[in-house]
Amino acid sequence: MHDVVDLRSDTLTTPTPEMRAAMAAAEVGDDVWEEDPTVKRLEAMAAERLGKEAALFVASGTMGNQVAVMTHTRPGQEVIVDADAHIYMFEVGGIARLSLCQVRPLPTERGLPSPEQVRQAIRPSNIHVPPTGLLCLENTHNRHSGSAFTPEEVTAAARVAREHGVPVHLDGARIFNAAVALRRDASEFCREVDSVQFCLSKGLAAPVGSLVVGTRGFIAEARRNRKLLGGGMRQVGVLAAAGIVALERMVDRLAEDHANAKRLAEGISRMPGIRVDLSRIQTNIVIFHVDRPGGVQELVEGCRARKVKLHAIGPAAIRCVTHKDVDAEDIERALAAIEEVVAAWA
Ligand code: TLP
Repeated sequence: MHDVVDLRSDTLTTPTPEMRAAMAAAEVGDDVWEEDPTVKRLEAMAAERLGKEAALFVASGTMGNQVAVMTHTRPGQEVIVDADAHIYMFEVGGIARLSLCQVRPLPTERGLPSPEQVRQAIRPSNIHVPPTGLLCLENTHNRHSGSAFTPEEVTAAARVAREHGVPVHLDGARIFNAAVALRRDASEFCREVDSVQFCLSKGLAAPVGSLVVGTRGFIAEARRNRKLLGGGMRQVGVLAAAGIVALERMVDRLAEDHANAKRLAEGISRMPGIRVDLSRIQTNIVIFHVDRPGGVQELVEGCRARKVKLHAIGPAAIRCVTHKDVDAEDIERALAAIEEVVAAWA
């Protein structure tokens, strides 16, 4: 049990004592010179876990995604995305600004474009249209309540793009949540995609960092683009050391976060004025809808006064994310706080 129950994001997790010890003891070198042994170990481990040739340690999920887009595309191309994708909605317009590409957003039911949608979105060879340069997928999907897609679903969408010569990037910020929830190996989700970005500093609880994985050639070019963005870091093994602990120790425990999210969603679903689709809660994200005008603000403020922090993601929706700094008792406290606020609506 914690003093404050912070459900705003799994980015709020703090490093474990084991991570801090590993950081203090990390062997380091200048990583721009590719001489940091701890970074090299983390990169090798990440590539191996996802079944790819090579990996690159970057400062954030946003940097990883945008470096990947820059590396895959040329200016003037079009990038196909789901309409609620993080890479399109919440990365400061990076695709337009950094890669000089336009975005083709596809509305989807659960966050993953169907093979047919991908087929129809790929541009024909025609002087009037931008060539399709990349397909981006997201697994798990943040704005679709953490929905997790099976390797087969990812493969089906990705294959269509690749058959047309279009590379595929997977925003796997929470790919290990998908792997744990669906009981599949993380590498299975990556077989038919060209690059993947995953985060160490969400549910895996490292303080900083993400990895981009792909072929050796792709990662060499991504390294150049990371430098361009000012992301060449020096004795960064102190951060990579925490990432190694994250990959070795923090993956299996994600199942606890998923159980807590389910318990939270079930509790909320019984409350009047709130709608949550339980069938969508597969991992650690619970998005619920509030019918009452002003209800979102009342809930966020009312819960905050009761030391429970929720995140409003629109005028009628709230997102809660479970993580290692929220335990089962905290979930009961959060439910009690929400219930007290909702009771006043009767
Ligand atoms: N998501 C954050 C915020 O940016 C909204 C959160 O609290 O969930 N891809 C996905 C699917 C993400 O959810 C995020 C972060 C990123 C990429 C970007 O990672 P960072 O924050 O490390 O740049």
